[in-house]
Amino acid sequence: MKDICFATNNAHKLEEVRIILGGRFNVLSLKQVDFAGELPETHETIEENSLEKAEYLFDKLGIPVFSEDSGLEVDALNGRPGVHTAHYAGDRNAIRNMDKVISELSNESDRSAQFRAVITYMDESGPRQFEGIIKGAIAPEKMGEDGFGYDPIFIPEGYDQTFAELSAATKNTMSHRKRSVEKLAQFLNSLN
Ligand code: ITT
Repeated sequence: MKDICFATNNAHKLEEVRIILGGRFNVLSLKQVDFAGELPETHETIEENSLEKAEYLFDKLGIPVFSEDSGLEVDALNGRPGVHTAHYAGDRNAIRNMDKVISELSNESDRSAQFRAVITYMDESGPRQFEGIIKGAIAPEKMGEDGFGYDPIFIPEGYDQTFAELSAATKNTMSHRKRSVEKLAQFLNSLN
């Protein structure tokens, strides 16, 4: 099975991606490759930050790697929090981040939003990017306990429950991560 390192310090992303790939590839964590540092994210777009993380780690390790940068894009907020999703309220506190979005939408009738993920795969042939989007709406308040990040306030299109109320298995059939990871898997298969 092909070894590939996932450049992420987010344990939830790692878990979801391993489940989605279901043993099709051997996804190595940063810990498994003895990388303990921070990954740089210095840009103002999801695409650039995704590329930066993959290039940085490939440069350090010299083995095939992929990164994933993702964010919540709310229409009425002109795409915010976007690239600032992880620390929208100033730090990485999910409750404060969600409360900020809810409060900014308090007078808005348009609650449409999307999660977007951009994976960058990098090996000696250079970078390749794969995007995944799930459209939906921001809930009136936090609902549900499962998942991570903004899951308690995101209702995917076609459902009336948030990602935190739906099962992980259901989320993994449709999420932005699922859609980008499937494109990556298809590409990796085409290399063999
Ligand atoms: P790495 O850069 O180490 O991968 P990170 O958490 O910093 O981890 P990002 O910079 O890509 O990752 O930030 C993405 C943020 O978007 C993440 O921290 C969550 O707050 C949110 N997010 C992404 N996918 C999500 C999902 O499936 N459910 C809920 N929130 C999500």
